[in-house]
Order: sequence, then structure tokens, then C-alpha cells
Amino acid sequence: MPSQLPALNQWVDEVARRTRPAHVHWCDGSDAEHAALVARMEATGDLLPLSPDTHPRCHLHRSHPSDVARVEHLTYVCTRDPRDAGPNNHWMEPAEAHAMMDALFDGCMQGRTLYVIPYCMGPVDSPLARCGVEITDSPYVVANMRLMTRMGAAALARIERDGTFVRGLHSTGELDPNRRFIVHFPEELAIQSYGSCYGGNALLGKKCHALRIASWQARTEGWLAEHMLIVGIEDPRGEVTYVAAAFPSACGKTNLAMLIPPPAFREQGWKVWTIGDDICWMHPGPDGRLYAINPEAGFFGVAPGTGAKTNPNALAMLDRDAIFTNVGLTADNQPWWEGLDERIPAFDWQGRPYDRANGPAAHPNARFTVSARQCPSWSPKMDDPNGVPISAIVFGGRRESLVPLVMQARDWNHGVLLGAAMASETTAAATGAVGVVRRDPMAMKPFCGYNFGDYFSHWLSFGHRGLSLPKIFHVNWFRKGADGRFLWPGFGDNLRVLEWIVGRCRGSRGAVETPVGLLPRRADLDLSGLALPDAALDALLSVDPAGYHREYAAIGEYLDEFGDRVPGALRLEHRKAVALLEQAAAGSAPRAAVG
Ligand code: OXD
Ligand code: MN
Repeated sequence: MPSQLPALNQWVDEVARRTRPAHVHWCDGSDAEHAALVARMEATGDLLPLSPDTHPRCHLHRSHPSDVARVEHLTYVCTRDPRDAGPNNHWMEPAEAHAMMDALFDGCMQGRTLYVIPYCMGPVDSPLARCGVEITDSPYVVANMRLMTRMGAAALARIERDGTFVRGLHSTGELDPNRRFIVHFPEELAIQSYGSCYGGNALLGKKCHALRIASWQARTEGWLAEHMLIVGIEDPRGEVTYVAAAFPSACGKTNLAMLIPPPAFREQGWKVWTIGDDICWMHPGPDGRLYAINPEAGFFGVAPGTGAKTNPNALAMLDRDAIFTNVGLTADNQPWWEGLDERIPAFDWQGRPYDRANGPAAHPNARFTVSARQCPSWSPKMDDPNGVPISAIVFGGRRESLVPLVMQARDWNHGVLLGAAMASETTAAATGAVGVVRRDPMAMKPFCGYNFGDYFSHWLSFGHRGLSLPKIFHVNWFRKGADGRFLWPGFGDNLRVLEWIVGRCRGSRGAVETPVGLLPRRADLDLSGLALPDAALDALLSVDPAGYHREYAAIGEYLDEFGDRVPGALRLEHRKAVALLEQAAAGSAPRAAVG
């Protein structure tokens, strides 16, 4: 038997009986296995080799044109009681979902190879890590899982020791959007995905396991599984402060995770270390602080917009051993996307000769997959089994109006309200309209595997466990002026905001109290070397009480959707926020400096 865990062998046998593959292959994660897989995919055209001169061992994969993003409308959480999935998830009765998925999987791997991928989310020797096994018939999925997770023999050995694992079953199916479903059974720690090979739908360790199933496990076990990047910010004295930050998909998490400080800061000795760009698991440690690991081992980033100005670290890691999905091609076989440089590509993401009339050369959600170790700002702490202690949690959204550049929550409960109240304009990372404001609490709208009301209670519960909790902040890099242009330069200059956040954590930076939280005054931010018009800064650092009053009315209505599952303490925070805004509108609100 290929594994020493009877439950795993039985499950693989069961799946093989249903799906009827021609071969079964247990992945060991070795270089030889990878080379054989790549050779096969080059032969079938699943992977196209890119220029060996400029991009050694890099490949382009062109997906089915309908299979380019997560499909939230086809993603289900199947709990016995629909209230446990909550209004934030699509729900199906588990027996009905099993019957539907069994029918889809019936005989679906005939003539194909069934790959068994044992994987570990987090360092294999970490008590904070959790394991899973993905069965798939897609060699593209195997190659991506090898970059995105610790997969193969070491993961299998841990699974055999643990005796438990999340069961993920995936098949390419016919890639027919009408026969495409991403289904989660949190009570069974199981995932089934049919009909898509897109990362978020098919690399089951990522969104399906590390967020939807893990958020459920985290709630029962007393930790947090979040849609957050993790960075270490090193100051000129060499002290590193770790920050976790939640932003909705395609709002710049990867860029922030790999930030290069502005020149003046760099010269002083500021540096940003990358721990993770998408997912963060936080557990209370023995000293009462929250310790975070990045459960992933690679980056599955949005290519368009990645350029020398926005993310030079990403460019530096993408010139070897990377998989590009749905980007364009130059005449000399280099990957190309909008925002990379001024060259004119020869082919678009569908392989057609490039013609501006057909739209962008790269699909707006074109992706790269690459090992995290290739990133110049990679931190060796990424492999620390104990994780890193988090000092600040940052929430953020894409809001062109109203929301200031940065604010700090008054305390933990207020911070949970700021997270619960998050909203953002939608992006191309999910199928559907782009640019529509939607509520996205803690950036978990598409990823929380249970009722948001219970999720808010879980977050609040950390406030009464006697822990030394991180401070909570909210940022908005996307504020626009009347002319439609961004008011804040963003990218490397976001370090100016992070530096204030670090200063607040250490008690060395001032702020002023407003009805929506603590804001920096102009003098509290280090703006040296930045030419920003006064009016832009005023807009970025001020609060519009009337506009916020309307915003909080909308937040109240949103919370109502979760009925009696919304914790009373969150309602109370919401009432406090509304009362402060009303006082401000009546001209009696405090605006006291607090440092
Ligand atoms: C992602 C996403 O791929 O959030 O990270 O969609
Ligand atoms: Mn994400």
C-alpha cells in the first residue's frame, strides 16, 4: 500500500473506483517526478516553454477561456444546519451535494491519471500547520501545488503521524461552466471541486482548505485563519515588527507584502521582509501574543499591474522556475502583461495574434505561480515552526471616497467592528461585475466557511482570553480626488503609513481621536521626500461625519442580515460608533490629541 494510513488508502481506493482512472500516481514531490510531469505537459501543450534565455524553466499555461477566476456563485458550504453556513455562503444540503458531486465524478477520470497529493499547509515541523490530501486528474494542478504547498513525501509522513487530513477531490471535468461546482463539507473536513482548473477553485490547499475549512477548524480549536498577508517591518535599529493585513482579492496584498521602502527610508535602514501574501493562520502563543504562520509556500499572484514601479521584488522572482497562466507573449517568447513595460506583445492570453481591439493581451486575472523562496524579500522566518508574533492587524479596502488613508481602532472590539464593516469595490479575481462596492468583512466574504455572525463572535472572543492582542488599524490606498485620480501614491510610499502603525504599536507616534477612530495628524506621518498637495493630504486625513453616518446606517443594515447570530457586543460597538457620529454632526464630538 502506498501509505501507512489505512483511512487514506481506503479513501484513494474509493475515489479510484468512482472516477475510474487509467493510472494512480502518489506524488512524492521529487525533482524527477516534476521533470516527468513537465515533459508530459509540454508534449500535450498544457504547458508552453518560455524563452530559456530570459525565463529558464518557466512555462505559460492557457486556460479554457471560461475558466479564469473563482466562481463564487458556484461555491457552496454544505452544513447539516443551513444557519451554520450563514447568509454569507451558498448552502446545499450535504446529502444532496454528495449525490450531485458523486454523479459528476462518476467515471470522470477514465483514460487519465489520478494524482494523490499529500500536502502540508505550514512548515512540516510546525504545530500550527495542518495537512491535507488532494486527489486530482490535472497535472497542471500538481505542478502548481508543488510551488504553493509543501507537498510530497515529508507531508505524507506527517499525515501518517497525525492520522488526520483534509480530503480534497478535484477533477478537470469538461470545463463546462454549467457543470462546475466547488463544494465544501466542513463537518467532514472535505472539499470537492469539479469542472475548473483555476487556482482558487482547483489548488485545494489554498482558498478551500487554508481559508474555508481552516476557518471552521480555527473556530473550534481557538485560533484564526485569515485572508491576510504577513510582513516584517525592520526599523533602522534592526528591530522587526510583524504586521498582518487583510485586503480583498486583487487589492495589492502581494505588492504590500513585497514592498520596497522609498529611498529616504531605505537609506535610514528600513526594510520589509515577506512572510506571506495571501493567508495567515494565527494562534495564541505561550506569552499571550498571537503567532502567525503563512500556510503557503509560494505566491499565486495577479500578473497585470506588476511592474518595475509597483513591485520590483516580484519581477525579480519571476525570471525562472515560474508558471504563468493567461498572460500574453512577446515575439521572442517572453511572458507579457499590461503594466509590465512598453513592449507590444505578439500574442494575447488566448494565443491569438495580439490585436488591441480584442482587449488586453493578458487576462485581467492572469496569474503567476512561483516558490516564495525566489522572492528577494523572502524571510527565513517563513519556515519558523513557531511563527512570528503579530503586533498589528490592518484591514483595508478599495474605496474611492469617504474612507481615510489610515485610522486606528480604539480597542479590540472597535477593531472587530472596523473589520466587520469593511467594504471594497469588486475586482477581476472573481467572475462577475467589477467596481461595485460590496461588504467584505475582514476580506473573508468569499472565504469564511461558516456564518459571519459566529465569525464575529469568534473574533470578539479573543478579547476575553487575557491575551496581549495586536492593535487594529484600517487603511485605504485607493481614495480618489474629484478628477478621478488617486490621492495617495501607494506602493513603496505605503511604508509611511506602516511606519506610523509601527510607531503606534510602540507608543512613539501621535494621533487624534475622531468619531471613527484614531487618525494621524499631518505631523505624525513621515512625509519627507513626498510632494503631496495639501488638499490631497487634508482629504486623506479627514473624516466626513455625515458621509460616515450614512455608511454606518448601511453597516447596520448589513449586520441585520445575520439576525440573532450577530453578537450583542458588536451591535453595541455599532451603536457607539453611530452615537459618536451624531455628536460630531451636532458639533460636540471630541477631537482630542492622544499623543
Ligand atoms: C487569490 C484571491 O487568488 O483572493 O488570492 O482570489
Ligand atoms: Mn486572496
